[in-house]
Formats: sequence, structure tokens, C-alpha cells
Amino acid sequence: MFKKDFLWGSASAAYQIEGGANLDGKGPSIWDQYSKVPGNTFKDTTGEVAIDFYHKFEEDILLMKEQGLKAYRFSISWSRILPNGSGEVNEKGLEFYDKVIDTLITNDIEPLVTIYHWDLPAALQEKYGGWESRQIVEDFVNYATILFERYKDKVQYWITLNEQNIYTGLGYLYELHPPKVSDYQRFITTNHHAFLANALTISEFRKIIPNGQIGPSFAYGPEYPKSNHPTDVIAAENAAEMLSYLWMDVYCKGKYPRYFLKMVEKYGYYIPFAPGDDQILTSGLPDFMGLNYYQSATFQNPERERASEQQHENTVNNQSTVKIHDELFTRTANNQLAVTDWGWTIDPNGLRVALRRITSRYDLPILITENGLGAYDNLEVDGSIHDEYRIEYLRQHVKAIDLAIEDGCEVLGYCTWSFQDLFSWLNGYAKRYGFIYIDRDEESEKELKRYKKDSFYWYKQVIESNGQNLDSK
Ligand code: BGP
Repeated sequence: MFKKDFLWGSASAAYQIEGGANLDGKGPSIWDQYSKVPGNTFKDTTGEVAIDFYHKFEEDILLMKEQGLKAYRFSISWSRILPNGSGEVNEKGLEFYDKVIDTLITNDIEPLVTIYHWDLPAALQEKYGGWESRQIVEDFVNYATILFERYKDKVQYWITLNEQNIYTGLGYLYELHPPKVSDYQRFITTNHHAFLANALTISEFRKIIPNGQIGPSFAYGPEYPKSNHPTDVIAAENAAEMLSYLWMDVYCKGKYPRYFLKMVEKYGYYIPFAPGDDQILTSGLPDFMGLNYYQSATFQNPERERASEQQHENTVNNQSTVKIHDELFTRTANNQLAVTDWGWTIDPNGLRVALRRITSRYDLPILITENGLGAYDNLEVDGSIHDEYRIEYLRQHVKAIDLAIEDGCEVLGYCTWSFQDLFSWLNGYAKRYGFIYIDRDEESEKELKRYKKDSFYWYKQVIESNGQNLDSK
């Protein structure tokens, strides 16, 4: 049963929707630069225009109102506020978010603000290597404080960092996001700085918005063993420590998991701890865990995997070149589950598992900050989009949340990814997630017209019935 004030929401991120990349004093972000380099993104698409939320936010927010959305999660572009990352504040950048926030509030939609969703000011990357320098901690807290001061009377829910595990993993291990390197030591260092920035930001938040709520959003794919072979179970445990608890433990307990510390030592790496860091980490604990859930992940023992390599047609992600990971676990397909058009497993039970594990380990409320299905959609000649597959995906996940609540989890809200179709970092505009179809593709921005999909009406009814009526019309 969902609480009366359950936040039925939807989510987005600045670079994926705004466009207006060079307008009104905005400085470049690392994503503005990265997406311009040929070969980095699907068909070399960028978020330069994206879905032009910068100019169309009023139209979009009216659609949210029509749907009955209770909350909208969006991120603020750091380089709109501080074009150089630090120093002079760009008032015009703040004015844009003033308008967005005021329009949401006028329409009874709770703004959930993400402070950082990957679009680091390029100036900071150039100046000192971005997250690799400890200087980022001070600059990030300064940026966040500007937002807290400006919106303390309007915004109650804040998300510090979006998916630190993904942007550091894809940026510093898998060469898929900026700065496109593969180096485990640099990965550890950037993460340590991000942990400090997260914790210090939360400490500052307590002083400025004492009654608000804040937490990070974490991309959690609960780890399953491939088989009941005990060494596969150990491999899944290893993966859980290295791919999930590493982040969630530091956020929620203020300390690194023992297993991770052991592995860091064993493989000859180090965490750049400075005096006082322990204290910083334990003094900035969140009010909730933000959970971005798309899929579970399955692992097996690397030795067993090597022995039977030929038999596995579906092994995914085994191109990994991260030695420390490769020796501890191998990611593999889960033969019990169907996959999306992009090969992501569809596993609503995994959401229940994720909610249960977070609750057991951290005993915190959870705000589901992302969940959704990326799929190809077809715009019919009459302007309709029949996305029953998306409705089915969301329906099963809402049911899983309901069950997890029955299990004892405290869930504050559910943000689908996404309200509108938007720019998918590495998949251009073909991978659609929204309730609102945006008529653009990789080749042309067309008119960026908005069309309501069948799922728009379905979610409207879910919200109206507070999660009780999940039927299709
Ligand atoms: C999350 C990100 C989002 C969004 C989503 C879907 O990791 O926080 O920004 O992009 O995943 O991912 P994709 O666009 O790769 O399908």
C-alpha cells in the first residue's frame, strides 16, 4: 500500500533535455565537449539542442500537470550557474531554474533537484583534472551552497550526485564517458573526492535547509549468482562489495567496506585519505538512499567461466579490461530473464530485492529516483504511440514496489525515467523512455513536437488511484 503522500514522479537530467548549450552565459561542460568528438556517441549525437526544455519547459510542465505528476526530478547544470566551475555566478543561469522551479510549484509539482548529473564544467576538467583533484571538493560544496541558499524556501528534496558509480566507472575504467580513461587508481581517487564532496555538501545542507531531505542517487543492480555453485555465490558477493557496497556503505555508514579496503591493498592501490577525511565521511550521512534501478546483474566465478567459455553465447560485458574485477567475478547473462531492445535484463523482482537489501543494510527510507524502459517507439499517423510494452514494464515494477512496502521497506516515491523522451548519453535519440514522445531523431530536430503516448494516460490513472489501478485501458 502506498502512503498518501507518495511521490509519483518522473526524472530527467539537464544535459539530456535542456539544449541551449551556449545560451545566456552558460559555460561549456565536459559533455558539451565530449559529445562533439566524432565516435564518442551514437551517430555523433549531442545534447546541444536536446529536446529544447530550455525554451519549452512551460509546455512540458503543463503536460506534467495534466498527467497529475506529484514530483519532477531534474538536474541543474553547474556550468550554467558557474560558467567556470567556480568564481563568478551567472545570474541568468539561476533565473532559468527560478522559472522552472516556480512553474513546477505553481502547478503543485514537487521539485526534486539533482545537483550533479555528470555535466562537470569543462573549465574544472582543464584546470585541475576535475574529480581527480581534491580542489573539486571545495568547488562542489561552493556550487551546492549557492543552490541551497537560492532555493531553500522552495525545494525540500535534493539529490547530491547522480550515479557516482556509473560516471566514475564509465569515465575512468571503461573509456565510455569523459575523460575516457581506464585506470583503477584514478578511479579510486575520483571516487574518494566525490565521497568527500557528497558528505561535506550534506553537512552544509543541514545548516541551510534543516528540514529538507537529501541523499545521493545510486545505480544499483542487485547481484545474483549464476548458479548455486558456492564459488558463483562468492563471485556474486565479490561483485556486490566492489560494485555496490563500496558506494552505498561510504554514503550511509561513512566508511569503506572492509573487503574493498583489503582488495585495494592486495592489488597495490591506495585511497588518498587525508587527516580528517574519516570525520567528514561520517558527518555527512543522507536522509534517504536514492535508487536508480533498471536491471539486476548476474555473476559467476571467473575460473569456472574460463573453463566453460565456449558454452556461453550470452555472456555480457566480458570485454572488461579491469584486472581487479576480472579476477573476482565475471558478469554473465541471466537465462531466466528477457531483455530489452538494448539487452538490459527485465527484472521487476530485482527492484524488490534492491529495496529489501538497502533497507536491511542501511535502514533508511528509499526514494526511487529512476526506473524505466528504453525502447523503440512508433509514432502513428494520427499522432498516437501505442507503448503497451512500457506500460507492462512499469506495471510490474510498481507491483514490486508495493510488495517491498509490504515487506517493510519505506519508499518515499517513484520517479520513472523519464517524463519526456530525451538524449540518451550513448544511444542518441532512438532509445526512448518517456511518456511524451518527442518528434526528433539523430538526423533532424524536426519541430520537437510533443505527443502523448498510451503510457502517459496509464501513469495518470496510476497516480490518481495512488498505485491501486494498474490496468490498461
Ligand atoms: C542512468 C542515468 C540517466 C539515463 C538512464 C538510462 O544511468 O542516470 O541519465 O541516461 O541511465 O540510460 P541510457 O540512456 O544509457 O539508456
